[in-house]
Amino acid sequence: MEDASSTAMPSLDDLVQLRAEFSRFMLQYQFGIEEVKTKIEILRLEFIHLHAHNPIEHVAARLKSSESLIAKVSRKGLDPSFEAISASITDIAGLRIVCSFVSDVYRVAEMLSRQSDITVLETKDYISAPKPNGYRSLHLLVQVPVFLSDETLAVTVELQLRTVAMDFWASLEHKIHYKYDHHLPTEVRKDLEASARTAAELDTIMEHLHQQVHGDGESAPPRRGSAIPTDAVLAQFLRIRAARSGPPSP
Ligand code: 0O2
Repeated sequence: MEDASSTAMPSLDDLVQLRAEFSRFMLQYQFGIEEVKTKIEILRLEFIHLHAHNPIEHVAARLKSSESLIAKVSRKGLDPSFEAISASITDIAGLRIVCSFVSDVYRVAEMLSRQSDITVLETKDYISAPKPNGYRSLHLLVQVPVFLSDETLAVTVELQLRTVAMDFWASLEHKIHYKYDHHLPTEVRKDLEASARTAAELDTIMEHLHQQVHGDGESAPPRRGSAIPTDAVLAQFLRIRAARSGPPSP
């Protein structure tokens, strides 16, 4: 005989409560994304205004859909509790940070890792050790605090840091995988491996050129119209100050 508990329909109240719990669970990851996005945006603005070179090209964030989360829970045979899901599925919140050069990837990773409220749980360096198919990126699993009205949560966020060339390769490879339903013909697989090597060579050449142009020069003169004062603005400011303080007393 079938176990009645496994087939019993949940009550409307149960469903309402489950939806609220599920939504709250997903929202914490959205907040985690927002926290890390703000951190990256602050770094990006600091570099734009105060340094000669901005290492961050662009950032993309994605919250796993509830459909693909549940599909992963089922695929992995996980205990369907929110505690078990949050302990086992670490890519619910994801951020991709695309940098200009390989050195920028490590630099941005280092700048984020040393922030006092970020805990790095795991690092996977597929740049120093690319995957057999040629995939390169630096993956960091981090935890950030999210301050809610009544509690503080430590939310796990997956960061993928890569160069423009790595990103170009990975997004094409991703599309090709789906086109062939993950069964790549040998020729296509070989072409992808070769193009990954070409992308890595391009990164090396671009890094070298960048070094030649910039050297280690870090600070840049502020641009006109920028929030950072130019020499002319400073001179005007000093004149105003001098006028206000009046002639020196005898
Ligand atoms: P999607 O659609 O981008 O989210 P896990 O996520 O823990 O089950 P794994 O392999 O231990 O799997 O994690 P890993 O190596 O950190 O890779 C996770 C993510 O990195 C992938 O998420 C991809 O986004 C990216 N990635 C890893 N390997 C490859 C690769 O060979 N090619 C491409 N294009 N991307 C890769 P998902 O969930 O697989 O995909």
